[in-house]
Amino acid sequence: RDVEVLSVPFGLGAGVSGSEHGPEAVVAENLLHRLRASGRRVRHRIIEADGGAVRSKRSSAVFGAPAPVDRSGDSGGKPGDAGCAFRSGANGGPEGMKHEAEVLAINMLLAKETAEAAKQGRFPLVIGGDHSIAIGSLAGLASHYRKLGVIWFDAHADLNTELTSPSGNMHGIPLAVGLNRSRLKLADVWRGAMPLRPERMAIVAARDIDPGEKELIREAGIRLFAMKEIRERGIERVMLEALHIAGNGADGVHFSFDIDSVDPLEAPGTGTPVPEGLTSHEAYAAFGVLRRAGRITSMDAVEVNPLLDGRGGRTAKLAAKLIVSLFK
Ligand code: DIR
Ligand code: MN
Ligand code: MN
Ligand code: MN
Repeated sequence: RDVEVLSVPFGLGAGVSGSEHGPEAVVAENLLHRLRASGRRVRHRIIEADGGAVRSKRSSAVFGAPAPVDRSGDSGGKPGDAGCAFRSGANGGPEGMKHEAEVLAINMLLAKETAEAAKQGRFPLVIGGDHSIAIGSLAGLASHYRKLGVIWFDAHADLNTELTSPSGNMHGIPLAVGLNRSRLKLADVWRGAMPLRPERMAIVAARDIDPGEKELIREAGIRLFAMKEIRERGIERVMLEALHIAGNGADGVHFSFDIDSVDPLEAPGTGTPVPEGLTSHEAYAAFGVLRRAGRITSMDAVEVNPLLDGRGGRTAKLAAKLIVSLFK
């Protein structure tokens, strides 16, 4: 399959600035070249609302102007226009969610791209950005794949709703949106998107779970592979079971990778680090199982925050190496 790399320099769904610079940093690790070296055709597009004005209203002054991004082999980046008058801003909407309108706008643009890429038989590889952009990935994908399975790698469960979110940050709700458990519905983002089935969902490495999320996991019967189980059984066996769950009757399997699934000792450049995560060795092993199984049809790689990263951009480097390892 050809790979469609979709950079989404958007960070307003997170409580901390900087993930909007993630795509630049990850793609700068020679990502496109290394993907092409795996024998794939690769094209790269940058998805931005409002000409890039809303990637972040918070940190552009800190980081300065973005470096130009490699668009070789590109059909031309399409800085779309959301055509959307924002209704709510930093103060949140009726349920106190922050930047809800901006999150909706970028995700409507992204959903169009993932839906189209999937329809063309390509592999959408979405580089964030904060994890709220998975709302758009899922919406587009779930319009093409009617029985989409999901493997969610994350220190968090991302299953809050507008009512249970303790933070008001939209990156804490994408999986609940996928399940249509939130006020925001998948079909509000992309027409014809099928809600995900909890039976085809596996969460891996979550270790900071809020009360409302715990209740939803219990009530919906979502399979969560906690660190304890990963250490007891080994990541390979866990991944085979996760694939079995996500792939059960599925016509596509989406892999959503939040870099905070990896331990902050090895991946410090992220906005909401949680101790006791996966080692990079376990992460590579997990990606290896996924590559060999050949069932993954799309991926997000999110929450790399170059402003918080260590010297040499080690978190962006790790993210790029892991991504490439899914393809070769
Ligand atoms: C927390 C943190 N559960 C929230 N979520 C994060 O804000 O809803 N997700 N950081 O990646
Ligand atoms: Mn997440
Ligand atoms: Mn997370
Ligand atoms: Mn929390």
